[in-house]
Amino acid sequence: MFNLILFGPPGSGKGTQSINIVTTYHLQHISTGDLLRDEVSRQTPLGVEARKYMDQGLLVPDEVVIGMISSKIDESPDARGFIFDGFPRTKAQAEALDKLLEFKGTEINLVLAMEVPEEELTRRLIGRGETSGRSDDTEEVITKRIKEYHSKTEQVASHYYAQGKLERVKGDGNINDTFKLLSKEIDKYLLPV
Ligand code: B4P
Repeated sequence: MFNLILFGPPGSGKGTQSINIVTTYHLQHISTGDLLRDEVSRQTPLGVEARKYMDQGLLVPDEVVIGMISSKIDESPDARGFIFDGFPRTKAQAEALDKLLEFKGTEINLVLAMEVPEEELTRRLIGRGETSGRSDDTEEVITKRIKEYHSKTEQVASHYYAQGKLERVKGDGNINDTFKLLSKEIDKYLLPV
């Protein structure tokens, strides 16, 4: 099994690149952003609660997100591996994920951290907001999301750096060029299918 975390600030292209990686390497995609938006659109109790945080650009509480991940992993017992997109986003989530995978007899193999300058992140997300209708893609909320990334999420990179699993990749090029850089790292572990 090969388990990958795609890491980076909001708008760095985690969701975009996950699609390419899933197609090329046949990993099972787990995006906490997508899972939460699905709960919000179905107006489940979890979704109603999560929306309060997402609309303000804040992270949803750890216990909510960790519970979702565990059941999602169990849904795909025969997966070649998982790509975690947008998770973990706090040190507590990273520690919980490590324990969960250890319990299942596996581990994180690689963390790819995409680096994109802040002006480019804002430009991309405002651009997406013009067509997506996503309530968290307004300038005010984007600023809060980036602040939340610096205060709570950045430390996840140090957590995996200490385990020797972190690779930094430039994410400010176009979508294809960024995918080539990511693939170069993944190819060291796993062949495309
Ligand atoms: P997410 O859904 O994870 O989204 P994201 O960080 O905004 O975006 P991503 O990096 O995936 O960028 P994308 O490819 O879409 O999170 C949303 C919210 O959910 C969070 O703020 C939080 O409230 C909550 N949440 C999610 N996970 C959580 C967790 N684990 N714990 C707590 N809360 C959690 O790209 C963005 C735009 O850029 C797109 O328009 C794309 O087309 C464009 N783009 C991408 N790559 C490009 C490139 N190379 N060049 C030009 N444009 C590019």
